[in-house]
Parts: sequence; structure tokens; C-alpha cells
Amino acid sequence: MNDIEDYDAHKLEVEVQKFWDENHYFNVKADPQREKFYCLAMFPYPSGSLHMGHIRNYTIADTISRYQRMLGKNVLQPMGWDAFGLPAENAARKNKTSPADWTHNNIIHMRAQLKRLGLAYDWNRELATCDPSYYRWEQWLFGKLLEKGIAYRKEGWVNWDPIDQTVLANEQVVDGKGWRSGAPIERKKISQWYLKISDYAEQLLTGLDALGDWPEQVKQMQRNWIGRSRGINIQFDLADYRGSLDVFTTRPDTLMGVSYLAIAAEHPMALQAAKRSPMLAELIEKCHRRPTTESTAMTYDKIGIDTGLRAIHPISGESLPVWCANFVLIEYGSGAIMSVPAHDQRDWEFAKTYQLPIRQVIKPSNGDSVCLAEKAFTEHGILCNSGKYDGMRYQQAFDAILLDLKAIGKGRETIQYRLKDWGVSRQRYWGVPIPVVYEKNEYRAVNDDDLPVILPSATVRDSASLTETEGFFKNDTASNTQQSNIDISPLSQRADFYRVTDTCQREVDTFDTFVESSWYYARFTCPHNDTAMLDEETAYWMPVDQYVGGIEHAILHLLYARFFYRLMRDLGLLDKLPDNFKNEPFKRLLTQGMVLKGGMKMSKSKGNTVDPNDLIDKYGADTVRLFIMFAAPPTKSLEWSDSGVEGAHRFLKRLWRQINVHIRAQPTENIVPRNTEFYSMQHLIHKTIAKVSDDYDRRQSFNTAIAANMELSNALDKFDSQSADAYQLKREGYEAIVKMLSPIAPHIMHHLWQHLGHDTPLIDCPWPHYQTEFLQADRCDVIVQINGKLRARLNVVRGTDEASIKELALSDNKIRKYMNGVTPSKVIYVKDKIINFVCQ
Ligand code: ANZ
Repeated sequence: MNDIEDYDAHKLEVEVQKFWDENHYFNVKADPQREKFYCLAMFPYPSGSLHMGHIRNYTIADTISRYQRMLGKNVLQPMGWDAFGLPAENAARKNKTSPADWTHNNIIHMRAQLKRLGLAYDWNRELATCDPSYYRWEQWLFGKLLEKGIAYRKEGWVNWDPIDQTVLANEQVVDGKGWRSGAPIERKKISQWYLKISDYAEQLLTGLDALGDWPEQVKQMQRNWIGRSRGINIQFDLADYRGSLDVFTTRPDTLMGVSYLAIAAEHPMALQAAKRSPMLAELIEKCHRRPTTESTAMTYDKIGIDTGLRAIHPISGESLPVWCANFVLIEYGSGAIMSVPAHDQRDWEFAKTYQLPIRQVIKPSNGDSVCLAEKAFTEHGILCNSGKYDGMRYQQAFDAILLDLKAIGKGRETIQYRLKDWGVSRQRYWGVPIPVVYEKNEYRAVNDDDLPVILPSATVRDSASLTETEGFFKNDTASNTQQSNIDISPLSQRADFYRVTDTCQREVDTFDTFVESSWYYARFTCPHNDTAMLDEETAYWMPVDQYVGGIEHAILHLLYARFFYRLMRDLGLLDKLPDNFKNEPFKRLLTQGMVLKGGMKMSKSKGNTVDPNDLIDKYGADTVRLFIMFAAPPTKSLEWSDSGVEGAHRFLKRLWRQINVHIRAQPTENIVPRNTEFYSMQHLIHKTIAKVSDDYDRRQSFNTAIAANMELSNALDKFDSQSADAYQLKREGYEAIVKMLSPIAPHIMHHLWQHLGHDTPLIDCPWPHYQTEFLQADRCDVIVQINGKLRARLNVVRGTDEASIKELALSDNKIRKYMNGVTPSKVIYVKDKIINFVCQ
């Protein structure tokens, strides 16, 4: 067997990639005659080089794409770059280059890495979000949203990262610190652009129910994030002043247990009262130094001050103190609460600290007693100490109290969402300029004709100008113009950018980079259209049939992308799509697990990374792909193992040799009848195809698909293929393996397919079929005789009864010919062996 060439991954891979490339295999066009499949992996941030998490993400998506292609679909799989963002600025400062150069160089490097993996991308559709031809449409869309009132400007409290000098979204604040810088976050009030995602809260919530092919966990995370609560807004009149205080509660059943009201530090009434109380002013100041995201607010010591105001209980008429408390959030409900210390833990802690009354008004339904000295009793139960409401349960009390409050004009039912409007302004340089101009204290969107508003370039030419550039990115020079953020946004250093005329200036903030990734999936359908954002191609390709990405994007990115799809729909950009495809951009979602090494996430900071390039150098792309797909189910974490990689490589080498040995073998005459081994091999082949098809499709369990192929290849290796029939069957078995593993290890399989003597390249071949009759395990041959002469052989499931065998035999063409229309006078059947027709 010395004539069998060794498996040389590099040679093979370069050759096949060239072949795919030259024949434009992955460049696709809309074709209404064909069923489409749009497969998308979350595009990467061009950080410098690919890590194993990327490789895993892209291999999973590529496997699905190639599988779908084999099913005959017109498959789109694009790739691009989420190219704006803070790291580019930091790296540029550190490496004395510009964010643009740094980003572009990274893209070149990472693109080359991706190409080595042999991913079936339509590279003609490649896009980078920092390219004006991309972001002009984002700017255009923003103009439309401004017109519709979906985009608006508002002064608001924001989380300020004093080190990165930027505003952070709540979820970028982890334990009160900036997610990147680790700096303690401060509160700052600045003017910002917002998108009214809250208008879409209800549909973003109910839309989840239609997503049958999304992981339940992701949907639940989104539900929690949207956070719908049904409650009542109750009005408490103030005792000594005109006016009233509105509170939002989900527990109106506890109304008779209110012992004080509490307002947020940012509440207008608190600010008013602070003018008379230096202590209150000090508390408010203290609250501003800390972020008040919900999770962090929960962990604070509860502190507060009595404002001196008093409010009247709407039903009992009791006079209640109004406190200002740090655990009340200005962003939620009305920024004020009715406190029921007996039944709310925060209220209880606060009441304990400040010796406020704790009044039980709910008792457990099971008759147990509760001890309020230790903690609040927060469950639903039966009302007590509540006058005419005593004995009622939650829902009954909710309705009764709502009715009574309505009657006196002091209550209305409300739905609250935790989801806040999305602040999209960032005080950063490396982002999409927000397309707005200010003139005479008014703002307006930049005209469509003047788009794109291009980000000016910023280059560090030599170290002498570094200081200046540093100042530019960090922006510590204040200047004085009418926009409130001009002193903290880097672009305010560039008069050549922001100055339109003497009296007209551009916005200097840029968009949160989450905006770019909220619609890129749609733009991939028509990335080169420079007259429209989306077009007919969009109608053909959208929605994405399969989206693959990390669970870390389960909330924000996916929510924003779903939101933007609806925004585009409401602007008429999806009009050509069927109605049921206009709401949700991603039909099916796969969230891949992490790549670990030594039980820890593989990451630069932990120093436990494996360089994909080194691996490809050593083993070739197919081995890397196979290992990644074999080591764990796609949604579970994958523990890196060098021996696992070796194992994957050995398997490919063995298969290479096995198939080549088989090709060179010569079968003898068909001397032996088909035996049990033959039938059980036939059964195994078809069973494997059936299982692997299901693994690829419904289960998305690629590791078990690979395992099944490995078992089949072992069995084939041992299978005696002396006779022509058996030889042919073995070949069928190998062909099935080559096809079934080709989505995962496409290069080697391409060559093996050729070795097996096929002219049509594997990439054009369909997925293998299985025959249901061979799925039955236990089969045998039954000899058919007519008047004692052997006329045919039937392959049937062992134990088949006489009537079925008779029917099967008599419908056999050969037998029909011999019978020549005569009905047998007698039938003798020996189970699983022989059937004899006696004809006279
Ligand atoms: C009285 C009460 C009694 C409450 C009780 C709870 C238990 P969910 O369900 O998460 O929506 N709340 C309202 N606005 C708030 C704000 N701005 N900052 C902090 N807390 C606020 O939460 C609704 C409950 O959270 C409301 O119901 C209110 O406290 C509090 F036994 O009102 B409750």
C-alpha cells in the first residue's frame, strides 16, 4: 500500500479553497425559484486576532450552512466587522496609531485567519460598520426616527465612567464599577439622544412567544429584562401643600399597611425640599456619587432623610411622613413609593434603621403566623387589619381597592416595564457621528442629501503630535458652545468637523456601537446598494434562518436587533416581506457555549489561550474544525484538550488511509450469498444516515453526529468486502461518511470524494438519503420457489408473517412472470427461510 499518499492537510486545503474561490461557490444571489437559507454568525469586533470562541462560533455556523446547502437550498452566509468601539481608541493611544489604521490592519489579519478555516462565506458581501457606505444608512434611519419622534433628546442621569470618560449603559456597570475600566461609577446629568424602545416593550415581550426555535433560557432573560409589572398608580395628597405624590405599586393589597412614603433623590419634590434642608441636600449629593442601577441599589445600606412633607392616606386619611431614600429609583414607576415595611424587605430594612412603624396587613393563607421581627413577610396571602378588605386574597383585594380608588379619583391601573428608553449617545471619537445639527438653539436631522456625516480621520503621525492626539481621544480641553456635551466629547476638538457655519454646529457625540449591530444582518442582504438601505434582496433573504452567537448577547444585542427590525418594518422598509416575516429577524437561535482551558474561560487575561494559527499550521483547518465540533455539544462549554486535537487529527488520517485502501482493493466474483453481516452493515449505514440527519437538523448535536460517523468508519474497516456486493456496500458506506462529515471537515472530504471516483465536486452533491426499509435491524433473506425451483430472493424483516411474504412475493415482477396469471393451489412457508408456491 505504499502508493497511498499521506494525508497532507495544507496541500489539500489550499487547493480546495482555491477551487471554491475560483468557481465563486459561495457568492449567492436572490433566486425566488429556490428555497433560501440565511445563516449568520454574530460578526466579530476586529480586536486583532481570532480567538477560539470565534473559531467555535464560525465553525458551528459554517457546518449548518454547508449542511443546508446539501439539502439543496440557496444558502447565504456573510461575514463582516463590528468595527467601531472603544478598544480601537485605547489601542491607538497605546500604539501611536489611529483607530482607523489599527482597525483596518486588524481586519486584514483576521480576514486572512478566517479564510484559512475554509468558511463558506460570500465575501462579496463583506462589510465594516466603520465604512461610511454602511453607516450613512444608520444616519439616514436615525433622521427618520427623529421625524417620527422615536428618537428624542433629553437630559438624563447617566452612569459616568471617570476613567474611560464616557457614559455607560446600566448593564455596563458591574457591581458599581465600569465593565472595562473597573472605575467606580459616578452619576452625571447630561443631554443625550434616546430611542423609544419602551414604546415597543409590549411587542418585544409578546413576540418572544412566537420564537419556537429560540432557547427558552434566552427568552426568559429577555422577559426579565423587559420586566412587565401590572400595578396601580396611587395618588397621595400632600398635607400642607397643594399637590400630590404619585406612587406605583404592584401590591395595592398592602395599602392599609403603609407607614411612610419614600421618594428618589432625583425626585423634583426632593430637590425642592433640599433647598430648605442642608442635610437632605447632602444626602442627594451622596446618592449622585453612586450609580443607581437596580442591582447595585439593592446592595446599598438603606439610608434616607425625612423631608418634612406629609401625605394623606387616600383611604384611611392618616397623615404619613415622606422620606427621601437612596433605594428608590428615579427611573422606575413614578420615582416614589408607598412603603409597607411588614411586606417589603427594603421597606422593612429602612423602617428598622429609622424606627418607623411596621404594620402587618397580610397573613399566610395556610394559617401560620409570621414573625416580623426578623424580616418582612413578602408572599401573597390573606388581608388582615385592613378594615372592609379583611379576608380578601390578592386579586380580590387588588380589584376592590382599585375600584375604591378610582371612585375617588386617586388610582388607575398601570403597566410598568423595567425596560428603559435606550440612550444611544456616546462621548467617544471612534463611532458613527450622530447626524444632527444645532442652529439657534434648535436641532434638526442632517438632510438626506448631506449624508453621510463622515467621521474625520485622526492619525498620529509621529510621537511629537501624540500629546495632542491623546488629548483628542481623551478630550480634556473644554470649549464653550451651545451643545451641552461639547466639553466631554472628543469631536469637540475638531472645529473642522463640528462647525458648519458661524451659527450652525454639528452634534459631537457618536452612537453607541450597539446601534450598528442592530441592523447589520439586514444590510448583508444588499451591502452595496447606495441608493437604499434595504431592497428586494432583503425581502428574499430575511429573516435570518439560523443565528449563531454567544450567550453574552442574550439580552442587549438580541433585544436591540429585534427592536430595530420592528423600526425598519414600521418605516416600511420590510413591506415586501410576507407579514409573518416582518416581526422577528432571527427564526432560530443557537447560543454556543464558552471555550475553557483548565476549567477557566480561555482568555488573554488568564494567559491560557491557544492560537488558532499555530493549530492550523500544525494540523490543518479540518482537524481544528473537527475537534471543535466533536469536543462538546454546541451549546455547552468546551474544555480545550491538546490530546483531543491529536485524536481528531488521527481520525482524519485513518479515514484517509482506509478509503484509499478500499479504492485499491479488487472484489472477487459474487460467490457468497448476502449474509447477515451484509444486512447488518446495510442497516448500520442507513441507521447512521438517519441519526446524523436528525443530529444536524433538529437536534443540532454535531458531536454525536461525528461520533456516529466514527463508529460507522470503524465498522466498515472491519467489514469483509470480498464479494462484489459487499465491496459496493462498503463503498456506499464510505461515501455516506464523506458526505456527512463534509460540512465539518470540508477540505479532506472534497478530495476523498474525488478519490472515490466522482467527477461532480462534493460541494455540488446532495445530502445522503436513507431508506426506511433498511432501518429495521433484524433482516433475513427468504427464498421464493415455484414448484420447488428457486426463482427469487426477498430481503425482509425477520419474523414477517406468511400473508405479508405471500403478498410481497406475488407482487415481485420476476415471480409474476413465472406464475403467468395462475393462482397457486398450495403455499408452503417456512418462517424466515423459504416460501414455495405449488401450481398445477
Ligand atoms: C408597595 C409594596 C408593598 C410594594 C409590598 C412591594 C411589596 P416590580 O414588581 O418589580 O415592578 N417600587 C415602585 N417604584 C419604585 C422605584 N422607583 N424604586 C424602587 N422601588 C419601587 O416592583 C414594584 C414594587 O417596587 C412596587 O410595589 C414598589 O413597592 C416598588 F408589600 O409598593 B411596592
